[in-house]
Amino acid sequence: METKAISFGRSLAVPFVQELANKGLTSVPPRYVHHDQDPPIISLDFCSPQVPVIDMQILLSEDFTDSELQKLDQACREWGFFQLINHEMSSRLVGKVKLETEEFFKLPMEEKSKESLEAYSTGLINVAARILRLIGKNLRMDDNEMTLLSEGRQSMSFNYYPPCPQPEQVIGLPPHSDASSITILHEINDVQGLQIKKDGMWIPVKPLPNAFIINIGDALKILSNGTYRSIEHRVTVNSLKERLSIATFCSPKMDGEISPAPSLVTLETPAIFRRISVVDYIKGLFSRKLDGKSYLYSLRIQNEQGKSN
Ligand SMILES: O=C(O)CCC(=O)C(=O)O
Repeated sequence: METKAISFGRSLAVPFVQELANKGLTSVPPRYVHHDQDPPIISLDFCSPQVPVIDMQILLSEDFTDSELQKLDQACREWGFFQLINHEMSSRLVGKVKLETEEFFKLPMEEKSKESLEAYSTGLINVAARILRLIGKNLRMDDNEMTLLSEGRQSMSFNYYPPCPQPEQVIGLPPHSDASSITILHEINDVQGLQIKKDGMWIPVKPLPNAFIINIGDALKILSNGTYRSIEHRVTVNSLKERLSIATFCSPKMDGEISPAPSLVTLETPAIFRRISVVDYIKGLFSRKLDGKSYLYSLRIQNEQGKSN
């Protein structure tokens, strides 16, 4: 456990968006209007390709492990996203967190206090550690090369996207990839909004009941030397309904250095990212605007040829 406090700067103070939404505004304050949004090229709903689904029970069973492991590998290489079902987190616990999160956002600002999320957080640490170990196996990495990520830190973001009178003018969360190793997303109230960028199109993600949506973050993309994708995603808002989600970011240990895993760097596959301490990696992230994949690109080795995303 790390005890040393490191300052990464401070966030900009802005009005609490839920309070703003409660005022019943008919137009959006100018600071939230996004003129530079990617055109909404969205693949048609009925025929859009869907994020792969991975079954944790099958992954852990002896008989079918190899085919499901292959599915996981392909999902990480081609999509950088998958939905995890049968994840062995008790549905009672997940349902309780869902209810508590909804209740939390109903409380007036001054009464908001945190419910205990200990069991939920521990459950997710276990899910993440298992997935990361299996990913290390798929990449044929040396065992100790994954510990920077599998024994790393966890942080959670409770996201509230209010209904918006001009949804086409704003963005819930602009396009970005996560700096994490993996992110586990829990959609709380079945209001769609998450879209991921695949082959130039924004594809809406339709969460399955009781599934977690997992995505590869930049730290794992770096460790895998670009083999796995950290895909850009964004969140749109809805004119009628609020949307709630919990994003759990699993991130590298603070006292390490992040670089492509030495076992994956060969003459044929030279390192495409430079080595950086985790502290500097995070400082660099917080000193920038959330802007697509620009931060990851800044960590690339200049003469890298070819790989994208
Ligand atoms: O709310 C969501 O569905 C996505 C959240 C997200 O991408 C993030 O918190 O980085």
